[in-house]
Amino acid sequence: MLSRAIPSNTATLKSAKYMPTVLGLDSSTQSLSAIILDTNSGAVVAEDSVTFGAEFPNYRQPHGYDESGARGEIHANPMMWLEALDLLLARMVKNGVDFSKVASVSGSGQQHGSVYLRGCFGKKLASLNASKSLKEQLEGCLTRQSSPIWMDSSTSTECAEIADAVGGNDVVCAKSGSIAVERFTGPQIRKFAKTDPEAYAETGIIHLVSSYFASIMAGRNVAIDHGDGAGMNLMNLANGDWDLDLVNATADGLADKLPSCEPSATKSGKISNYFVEKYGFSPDCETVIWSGDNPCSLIGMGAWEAGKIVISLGTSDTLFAAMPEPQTDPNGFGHVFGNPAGGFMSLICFKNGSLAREAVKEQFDLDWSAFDQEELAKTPAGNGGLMMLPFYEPEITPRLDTGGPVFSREGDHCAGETVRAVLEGQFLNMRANFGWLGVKPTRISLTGGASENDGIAQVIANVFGVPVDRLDVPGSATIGAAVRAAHGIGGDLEKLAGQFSQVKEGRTIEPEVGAMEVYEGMVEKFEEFVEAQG
Ligand code: XUL
Repeated sequence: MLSRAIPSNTATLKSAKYMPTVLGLDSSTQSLSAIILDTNSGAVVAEDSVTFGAEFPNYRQPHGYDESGARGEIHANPMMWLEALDLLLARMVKNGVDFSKVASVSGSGQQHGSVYLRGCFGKKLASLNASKSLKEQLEGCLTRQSSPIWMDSSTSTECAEIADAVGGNDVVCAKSGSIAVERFTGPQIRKFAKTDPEAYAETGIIHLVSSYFASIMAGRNVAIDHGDGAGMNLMNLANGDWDLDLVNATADGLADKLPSCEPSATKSGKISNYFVEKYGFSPDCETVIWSGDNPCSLIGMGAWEAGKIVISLGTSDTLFAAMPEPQTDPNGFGHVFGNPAGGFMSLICFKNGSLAREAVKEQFDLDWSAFDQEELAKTPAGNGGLMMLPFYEPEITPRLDTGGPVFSREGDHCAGETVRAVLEGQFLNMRANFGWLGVKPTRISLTGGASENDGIAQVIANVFGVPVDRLDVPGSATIGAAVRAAHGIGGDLEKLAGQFSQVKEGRTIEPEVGAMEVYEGMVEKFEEFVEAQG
């Protein structure tokens, strides 16, 4: 058990002048989104989103990433992300958005992904020309043309090497909050340093997706925050700084290539002149360092104090909660990250989220309404004993590669059975793996694209046996990013949650008594089913 809490940035907060309109950006796996909040009136002023696959077919990454790499390598193109930023802001201006009113901007990035840049990146950022694109001006800074993202599972060897070098995974976990994990940034950096030592040597700075964007917004290299930094296997949770044992075990010379590590509410100066000239931002607009999508969601869901459990249904499904003390998962599946409000949060990530649900939807040629309402309704809770391990991709919680979905009973399964099986498999798997948090939930807050589907929310309520609340927020990571932009310049989190993270009236789903009992009896059977495949 770790003892010292990561400090929040109270000094900055007290001295800052509070201003009302804020911008949150969210660079997720499949899209880049923006939201502008008026923190005086509580109104959402504007929102927009660019989907990478649809807007940039030339990158040939229909879901926002390239999965053609060998042995579980999954990378995305950091220049595509920059094209998306220019496109999104230009489109918003064209649609009448007035960025001159924005007092502060912050953001959220898909966690763990990393960008490798020459030492001149900082200098380039300071002198960007508004008549050219970001891509044109920054492309030459890359020492690695692609960015490994959170879906990459290709670094098992490097994980073992890092763990061995520091005395085992118990040590890695006690220091960083997670055992050495394939998708985490440290093992990814080690693999790059081993496979392309020349390009690694040319690398002056390594950013996370979050700090890459934050640096571009600020016009200089800025820090990685404690929320996202904890997802690297490099940060020591006890003091919120780089752990030199882990850093040195990861790659030679790495300490000189990492930005600093700071509390999430750290301001990073006025916005870069590029955005002032090109999109009409005020030169007084403040920037606040970015965080990871899950820490941002914790804020966007108003769940930064212990007591609420959040389930987020996205490309990955995640279950997370604020933590008073940093407790680690004995099975090594769960993680401890920094809580952007100070202290810690727990997180469990399930790789087979929306893509598994989509696979079933496509298999039976359904639309979401038929998936969620018609087909699900054709089968009873418990699916007559039929269970599925919904691991279309190798799963990370638990670590299991079943080579595709596995049913507990052979034979042809109709649409209704398969829809129910994928959902029950996903949420029984969540229930089987969240015990280490030591929290008995009384309610669950649900977010993410699929949270709007009542049928899916009903299965969650029944499997966990508690009411499921849907909040009145369109995208919790994007809202969380905007709320953090306000918090960084002195905004009060409590007040902001009252404005932007309210439970949507009439959208709470109560558990159904008979169904709850069915699932109560199924959890153990599901665990045995998983074990039999292991
Ligand atoms: C969390 C994780 C994913 C990504 C998705 O550890 O890997 O939830 O953050 O964007």
